[in-house]
Amino acid sequence: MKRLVLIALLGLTSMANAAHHEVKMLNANDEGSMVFEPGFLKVQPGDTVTFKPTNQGHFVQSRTVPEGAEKFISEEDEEFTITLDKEGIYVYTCPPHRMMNMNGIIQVGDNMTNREQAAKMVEDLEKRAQTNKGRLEKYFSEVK
Ligand SMILES: [Cu+2]
Repeated sequence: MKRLVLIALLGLTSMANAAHHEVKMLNANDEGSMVFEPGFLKVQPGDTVTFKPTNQGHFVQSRTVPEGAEKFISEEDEEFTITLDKEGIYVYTCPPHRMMNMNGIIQVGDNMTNREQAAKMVEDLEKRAQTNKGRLEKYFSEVK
């Protein structure tokens, strides 16, 4: 009986600890034009992330997600919130500005099961970028 109560309490605690993060979709910031802010984010499993259409003409689409995680795509100029349950690396893009390296990375937890797959996607997206080259690689170097 005591154990059940403890498990229930632990469940509540982990729910209460789930954090909420925001990523702005911007036409420009210190890092250059067409950019997610922050472009690299580390969160814990169960946290939520909201993509904010701070400027117009942007949306977000996943390119690489950990095994078992759902792919995602938002509507242009719409706020979009996801809950990230699966540990690993999420690489995402703003499709209209992919060529301007409007890409970003979210690291969930510390278990990087899909690091190789993510590295390939980063390489591919960097190759396609005409401007802001190196930005996504810099984000990827922050994955630890
Ligand atoms: Cu964009």
